[in-house]
Amino acid sequence: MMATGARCHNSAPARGASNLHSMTRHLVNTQPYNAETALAELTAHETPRNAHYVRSNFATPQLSLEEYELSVGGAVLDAQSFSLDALRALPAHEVLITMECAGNDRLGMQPLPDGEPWASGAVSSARWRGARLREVLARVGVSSDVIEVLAEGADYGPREDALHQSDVRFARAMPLAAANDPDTLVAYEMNGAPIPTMHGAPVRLIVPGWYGMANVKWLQRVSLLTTPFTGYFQSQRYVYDAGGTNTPVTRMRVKSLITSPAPDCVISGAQLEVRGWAWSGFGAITKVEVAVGGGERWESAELETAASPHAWTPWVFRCPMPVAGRLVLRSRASDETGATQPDTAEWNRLGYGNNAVRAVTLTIAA
Ligand SMILES: Nc1nc2c(c(=O)[nH]1)N[C@H]1C(S)=C(S)[C@@H](COP(=O)(O)O)O[C@H]1N2
Ligand SMILES: [Mo]
Repeated sequence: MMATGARCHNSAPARGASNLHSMTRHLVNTQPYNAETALAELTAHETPRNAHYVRSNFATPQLSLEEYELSVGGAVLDAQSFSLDALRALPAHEVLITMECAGNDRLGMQPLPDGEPWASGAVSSARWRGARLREVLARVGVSSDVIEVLAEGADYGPREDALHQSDVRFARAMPLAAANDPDTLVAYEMNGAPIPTMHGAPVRLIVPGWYGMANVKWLQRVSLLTTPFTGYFQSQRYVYDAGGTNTPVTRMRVKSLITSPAPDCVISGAQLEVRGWAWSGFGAITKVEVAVGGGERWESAELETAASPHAWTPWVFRCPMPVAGRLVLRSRASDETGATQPDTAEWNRLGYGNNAVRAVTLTIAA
């Protein structure tokens, strides 16, 4: 049995009543609003709506439900606009996905890159419902020379380092194959209710397996392209910039997270039980190993069942309680492509894709 007393709760109490400061999320930035999920909220397959992390590059746009229109055009046979009702009239599909911000765990990179200082909570899971993007594309008729699908949000703002203009809009493109994936959605519901404003109301894109930036919020326009998109958020942000080579950030690298015991807590009992999640945008999780202490003594954890092929896999590791004192725990996941979490982060200028093994320190009571 593991003691989970007050000392084991690591979510800080709220200061004041503002909903920007809550127990469910930890504030990272107020303008624009960015917040990460408190570890204590990462215990369920589906993260509660009020706890899912929030990452926005600009001020949150307020779109009217009545006037909402998604325009779909570019290299198509018949450009069209879809109202919310028109999207709801298409066959509905639901997917539970784990979404991680590419900047999650930027704080673990040295030297610290510029960018939002995310610790480990810019990852959450939610159930999204909407129309398949490919149904929408079938309605407009995709030209045979289309290679990419561009999604634009309603949000924009100034960017000093933008190459062509000072105001840029949040816009991302994906290969046509990703847009045609049967689980890529034009979503209008999150966890069974309309999407909250901060998560992209009324309509956002859901691209399972990809880092967060592909899941364009406040979706206003979809354009079919016959040449690669090179906009600001495609070629100057969300790229692995390591020594002159810019590789686009795409799918989520294999990663794991220890949710219990919480870091810095004091535990006791006869058995140590470690729990967490593992996910990868490249395929199923095949293995999670845990190391108790330093060195290379990795032992296999037991994999439990993920709630969906696109959602994180729960795992548990049990062993006799080590002797009193400081305890260091690490977890390391592998996926079906054979990829395994590295020991050290692959540094890049903008601090993306840190999936390195992380050490959690706690104390076993004397
Ligand atoms: N329009 C728009 N969509 C966006 C963003 C944004 O700034 N504007 N941020 C992206 C990033 S970087 C992430 S990680 C996810 C976060 O989604 P969430 O706030 O619902 O967690 O939204 C993505 N979609
Ligand atoms: Mo992100």
